[in-house]
Amino acid sequence: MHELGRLEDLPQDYRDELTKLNLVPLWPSLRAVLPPKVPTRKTKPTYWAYKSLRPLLMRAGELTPMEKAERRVLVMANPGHGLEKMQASAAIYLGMQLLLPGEWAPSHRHTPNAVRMIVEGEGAWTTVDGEKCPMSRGDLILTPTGLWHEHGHDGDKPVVWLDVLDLPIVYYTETSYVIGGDRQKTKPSRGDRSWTRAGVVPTPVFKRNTKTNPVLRYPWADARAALQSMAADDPALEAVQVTYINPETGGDAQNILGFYALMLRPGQSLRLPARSPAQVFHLIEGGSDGVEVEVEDTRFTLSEADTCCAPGYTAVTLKNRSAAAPAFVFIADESPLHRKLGVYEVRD
Ligand code: GTQ
Repeated sequence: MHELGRLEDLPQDYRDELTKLNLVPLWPSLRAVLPPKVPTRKTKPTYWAYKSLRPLLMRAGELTPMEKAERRVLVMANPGHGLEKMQASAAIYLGMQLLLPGEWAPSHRHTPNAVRMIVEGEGAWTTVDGEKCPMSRGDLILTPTGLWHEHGHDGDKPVVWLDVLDLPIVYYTETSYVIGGDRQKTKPSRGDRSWTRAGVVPTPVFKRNTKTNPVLRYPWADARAALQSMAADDPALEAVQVTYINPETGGDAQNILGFYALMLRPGQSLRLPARSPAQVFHLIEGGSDGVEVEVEDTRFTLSEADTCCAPGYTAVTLKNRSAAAPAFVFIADESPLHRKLGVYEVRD
């Protein structure tokens, strides 16, 4: 490719005239916006250790009451984007949220989609669109765009969960906003009770609802059991992985981000090919030695409750360092967004 003309090559009076008229010459910036073959990615492989983060989150519990926080969250920000941007990747926001016994995070609804992956504690619940969803370690709870949600806690120890939102991309498209509301009335029904027996799903006689996901909570016990059955039934199966889907349509659980649970057999090493979406890895359960994540020249060892991210167009190798126990990894990525945009790619 040719080297292109620089801004400095242009006379100052010409540049000034362009600026005055809100005009910009393309050629000095063409290679920056259309780099050859591999996109420029600000997303750096980044790792957040739960052991380091947890005491700071507990201190936030002492320093900032709920009335002053609304959501008591430490955002896990990627330094490649600048911490103030509060993004893990181009489309993914990550935060660790703390709720103390008796606390309540008031009801609101917003345009970004959120999910919660429960990390620690029992007795908390999230009410989403009137469905009171209990929170236990490893459960995935959805709060899709526009639905009312509030968090409460009837237990006696702190509860912590990982928030995964598509806030950065929704903010970038200038469509991010919130509406505050009153405490929700809860319904007696719950999608996760009637929809989680694969193969047998509720069938409305008159009308299929293919717009919104009828499942707002995916219990970890079910996902874990599915993974263990898959591993036992097919010892040759390399990637023992499930995708969190909308059981009505078979499509992605949410519009923008994709969610998966992966089981690594004892000692297993698994190479995930380079694909366009950025990814997040969170260790739900692992042996005492953890899971090693290799992203190009960077290597992290995830202990339980640790989280890391990897940029797109990059192969990632995961290794279960325990020879005795399986490891279970929660993965979030940008696949649904990339597929909708038509830019989804697998490179190798
Ligand atoms: O729990 O509703 O981490 O609205 C960021 C924004 C959590 C929430 C976040 C939110 C929430």
